[in-house]
Amino acid sequence: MKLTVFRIVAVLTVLSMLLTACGGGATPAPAPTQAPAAAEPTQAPAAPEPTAVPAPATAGVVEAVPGQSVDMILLPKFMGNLVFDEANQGAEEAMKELQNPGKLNYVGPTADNSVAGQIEIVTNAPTQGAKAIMISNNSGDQLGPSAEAARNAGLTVVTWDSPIPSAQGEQVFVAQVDFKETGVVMADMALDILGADGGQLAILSASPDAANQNAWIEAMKEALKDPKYAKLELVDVVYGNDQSEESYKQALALVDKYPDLKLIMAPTTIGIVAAAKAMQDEKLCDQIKVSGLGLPSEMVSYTKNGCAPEFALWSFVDLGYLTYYLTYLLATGQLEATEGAQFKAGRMGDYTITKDPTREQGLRVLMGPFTKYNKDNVE
Ligand code: RAM
Repeated sequence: MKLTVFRIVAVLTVLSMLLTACGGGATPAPAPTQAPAAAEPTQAPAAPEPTAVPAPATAGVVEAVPGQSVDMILLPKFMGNLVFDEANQGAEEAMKELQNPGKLNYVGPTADNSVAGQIEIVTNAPTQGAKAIMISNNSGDQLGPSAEAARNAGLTVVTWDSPIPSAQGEQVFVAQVDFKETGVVMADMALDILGADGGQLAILSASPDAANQNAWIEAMKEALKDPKYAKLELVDVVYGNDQSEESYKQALALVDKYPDLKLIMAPTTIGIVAAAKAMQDEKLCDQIKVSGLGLPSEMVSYTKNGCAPEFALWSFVDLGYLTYYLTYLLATGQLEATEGAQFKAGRMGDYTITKDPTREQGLRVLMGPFTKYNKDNVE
């Protein structure tokens, strides 16, 4: 009896298997959309555990997705200065590469209305429809409130060439070179030119509100404390407001005031040309040399005739290019302005946003390097 029941069960089982194989079973076969081998989320390889080991340097480098449309403003200290035109050229190159169909508005005040003019442009930027503004600040901390208002209105605010000292309203500063290093470079050029005997030197700066020049002057004073510069005597700091005529007059006033003056150090491309021209016009180049930060194309004759034997600078084209890349990435939401964020700036390669070690507050992207020029490489 047991055997018979077993046989019946076995026959029924075989029949049921056959029916299932032929598709006629009561239980439908799994629909093809239920992908058979699809890994369940829980079966996915486990995500790496958070660990204290920092990710490889290249892991988080953000590469720009081109073609996003953002209107941007490039605001120089003032219009009519060749170096700012070069920065605009670099920004245009980056814009083309990034295929931004939006606008790039290169706009600035006149040199004699720089402070009020910059504040006005930043204040009006949100109502002009701009999504980002790139500022070379000539208005010290006075620009902070309008930069902050622009941020609050949703604009991306990046500074380049000259930061907002307090960093109010500024997301990142694109530094052409390290500001402390600028002080050392200027001290070294002074030592090179004046030699072991040293002598008196004076600084002819841009405007008293120029954050970059002010920082460089402080850095140079700091550098001069090193005993190796003991024979260099800094006697004065004067301001030509980055205007040629005013700078020329200030250079001549220094000559009158300091009969033993041996060097004028001008950390401005406008000031250095004006001072060199003043010394040349007064036939004083044997007695008083000029150095500082200058544009080779504007300095070539003064370097060749010995009035300005040595000076330094960086590429303003690259500075504009790098600034545009960073600002595009921030304004399109592809990158955040946070310490440690990394991005690729086209032909210039990878950069990291860090704390600005030369200010109490603020973030920085450091470009570099310096190039020193003399009669051998000025052309
Ligand atoms: C002038 C401007 C600019 C500065 C250069 C060195 O053209 O003041 O801000 O970076 O000099």
